[in-house]
Amino acid sequence: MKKLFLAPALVFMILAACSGNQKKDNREVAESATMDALEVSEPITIELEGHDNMTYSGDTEVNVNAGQEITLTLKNVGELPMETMGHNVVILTPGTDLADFGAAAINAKDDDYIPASLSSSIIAHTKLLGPGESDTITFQLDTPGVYDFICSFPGHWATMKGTITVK
Ligand SMILES: [Cu+2]
Repeated sequence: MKKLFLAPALVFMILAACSGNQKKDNREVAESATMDALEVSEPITIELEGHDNMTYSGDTEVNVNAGQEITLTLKNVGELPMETMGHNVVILTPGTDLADFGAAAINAKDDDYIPASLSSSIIAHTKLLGPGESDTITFQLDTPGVYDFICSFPGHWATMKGTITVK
């Protein structure tokens, strides 16, 4: 988490240093190149809450740029125990069959419902969370497309899902 905030601050400091530079010839070019890099790397934040009624609220339909750094936080705001109403977020590769994935996840209880057999379909995932817990993950998606995310707790994929669309 800390790195995300340090990087823009560092770029800003470099820009500030450049603006004081007397050598004007290359300055504008250097500044615009830096600004482009800053735009692409500026992180986007996705905030989700998991509920006892097997739903997410928050940023369930998100648009990002390819390569943009994504910070996703899930908070389980329910009260039911993790054993019966745990929640996570699993970001899947485009085209993953959600029903197939959900079915495989049921058999992965010992791995918090993250099925190793389908690891090639998983881009990133949070921890499985009990009531009041939260987890934050950082990742990026370099290829345009529509990425589904689901809660892989048994049966939850049908109602706990969303998309990240990468342009
Ligand atoms: Cu869930």
